[in-house]
Amino acid sequence: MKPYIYLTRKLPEEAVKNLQASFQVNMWDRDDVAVPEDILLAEAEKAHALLTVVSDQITGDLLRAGKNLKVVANMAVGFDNIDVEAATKQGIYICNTPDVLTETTADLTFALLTATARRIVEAAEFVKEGNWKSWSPFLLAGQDIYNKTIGICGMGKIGEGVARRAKGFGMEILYHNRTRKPETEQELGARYRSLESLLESSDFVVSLTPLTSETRHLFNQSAFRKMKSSAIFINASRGAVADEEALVHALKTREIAGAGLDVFVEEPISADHPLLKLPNVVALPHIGSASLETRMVMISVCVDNIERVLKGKEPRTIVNPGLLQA
Ligand code: 8YV
Repeated sequence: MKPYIYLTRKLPEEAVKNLQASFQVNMWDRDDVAVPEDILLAEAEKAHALLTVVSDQITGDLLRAGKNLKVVANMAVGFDNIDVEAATKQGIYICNTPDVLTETTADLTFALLTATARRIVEAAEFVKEGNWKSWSPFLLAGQDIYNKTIGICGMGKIGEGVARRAKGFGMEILYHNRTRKPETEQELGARYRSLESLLESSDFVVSLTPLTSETRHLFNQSAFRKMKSSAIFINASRGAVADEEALVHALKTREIAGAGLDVFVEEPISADHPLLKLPNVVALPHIGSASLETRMVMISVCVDNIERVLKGKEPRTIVNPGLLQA
C-alpha cells in the first residue's frame, strides 16, 4: 500500500502527478470553500501526510487522531494555525516554507503601504466609476512616503526586505524586535526602538511579527493612541496581532489616519465587517506571498518535505527541530 497524502487545497496537476508516482493522493478540490473540519479530521485519521494552508486549524485533537500521520507541510512561513507542541509529542514533523516567500511578501507589504498612503485603490475606482470630471489640486491627495519614518515591528527576514525597500525610498527606519539586529542596523541604518517609542515616532507602523501569545493584540487601544494622528498602520503578518475593534475605533475617530491590511482575525473576512466600511482602509485577501512564481516554489518545498519524510529522510524546513534530535 502506498502512503496516503491529503492536500487541503487544489494543487497544479503537475505537482499532483509527481506525488501520485509514489503515493496515494487525495485533495480538496474546491476553491470556493475551505475543507470542512469534519472532512479534514476524517482525512487526518487516514493520512500519512497533510499539505495544509494557514486557514486550516491543525489542532492537538486532529494531530492525536492522525495515527499514521508523520508530517504536516504548511504552505506558509507562519505556523500559528498548528499545535506544534502536540505535533512534537506525537512525533509528527511540522514543516513550513521559509525564505522562498520573503521578497514577494516584502514587495506586497510595501505595495500595501504605498496603496494606502497614496489612496491608489480609491483613486483607481474613482476613475473607473466615471467620477473624474475635472482636476483639482487636492483631488485624492494622499501622504508622502519618501523621507518619512517607517516603524517595522518584527524584524525577521520579511521585515528586513521591507527595510531594504524603505531605504530605497529614503525613509528613516525604526524597528522593534525580540532581539536586536546589529547587522541590519549597520547595513540599512535601521534604529532599534522600544515599541512605545516606535509607535510615537513612526509615520508608518508596519506589523510583520508572527502571532504568538505575546503578540496577540499587541496593537490595541493604547498602542493606537500612542501613534501619530497622521500615522498609517500596515498589517501583513496575522490579523490577531491587532485588536480589530480598537483598530476600527482608532480609524473612525481619526486617532490614526489609515490602515492597509492583508490579514484579519477571521479569514475570509465577512463583507459586513466594520473595517471594510471605512474609507481609510485598504483591505486585501491575504495575498502576501501570492505571486505565481512564489506559490509554485512554496508548493515544491511542501512536496519535497513530504516526500523526504515518507521516504524516511529528514525534512529540510522544520519548525519542531526537537524531533530531529529525538
Ligand atoms: C501564506 C503566509 O502563503 O507564509 C505565511 O505565513 O501568511 C502566506 O504567505 C498563505 O497564507 C497561504 O497559506
